[in-house]
Amino acid sequence: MGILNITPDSFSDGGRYFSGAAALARARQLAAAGADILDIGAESTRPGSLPVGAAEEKARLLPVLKALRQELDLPLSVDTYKAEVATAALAAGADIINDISALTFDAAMAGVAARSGAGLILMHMQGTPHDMQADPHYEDVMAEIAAFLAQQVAAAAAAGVAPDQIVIDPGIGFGKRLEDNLTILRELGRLEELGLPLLVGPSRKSFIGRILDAPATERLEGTAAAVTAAILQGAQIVRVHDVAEMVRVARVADAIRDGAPGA
Ligand code: HH2
Repeated sequence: MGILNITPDSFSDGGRYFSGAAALARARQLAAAGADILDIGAESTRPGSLPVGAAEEKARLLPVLKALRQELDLPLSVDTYKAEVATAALAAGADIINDISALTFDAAMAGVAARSGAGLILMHMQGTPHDMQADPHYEDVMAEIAAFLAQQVAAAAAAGVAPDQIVIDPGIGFGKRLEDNLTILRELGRLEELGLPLLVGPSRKSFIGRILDAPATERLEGTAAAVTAAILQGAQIVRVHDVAEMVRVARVADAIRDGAPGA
């Protein structure tokens, strides 16, 4: 899953693809590099960020989404927790709702997912993007993530979302300490008990920067290590900025996990 941030303030590429033309060019680049899905976001959820209104989010998102729908055959995911934005994005041709709040920020979101039949990514977060890194705390991070995701999967099902629409995500960096992010990558396989596809998003995140003492522009190898660990622990989808490189990393990690292609 390649990341397209149409934002002025995302943590690693804020402002680079904020104009429509730059966003389209970036999307074409991600598709050509081998992305299987594009995840398009128009509101940064980096630690400390503040929400943007639905009108502004739609104004950033919809022109790019409509243009991409015309020219790309890939599944398009929209990174939003707002039902109003998701509804408009689905009407414009999006296939997947990536809800970092796992249906908890907008009571109307579950119904939107159920009625549309679209894919639905449910991600764990402790707190909100504005306050999540203030003082995150867990007794047993994997057990708490699993319990929360199970509860939100049940909420989705109660609203009429079919199980085969749902993907779950432990939410690397969303209300997590360094050791929590590392535990998630080490023990991700514990989430397989939920019986749903797993998505993980470690790309360029600050836990890598903490380990390597490196800025977001120098986290490619650290991202590769995290992607490999996630795949070996059962991740089916990895959400990344550096698609060309991570496609190669994922192919080798897949072969280690599942055997050589064609063998
Ligand atoms: N991470 C980010 C945003 N959306 N969605 C899912 N499902 N999983 C993630 O780990 C995830 C996500 C944050 O990364 P990015 O989009 O690069 O930055 P920003 O929020 O600053 O736009």
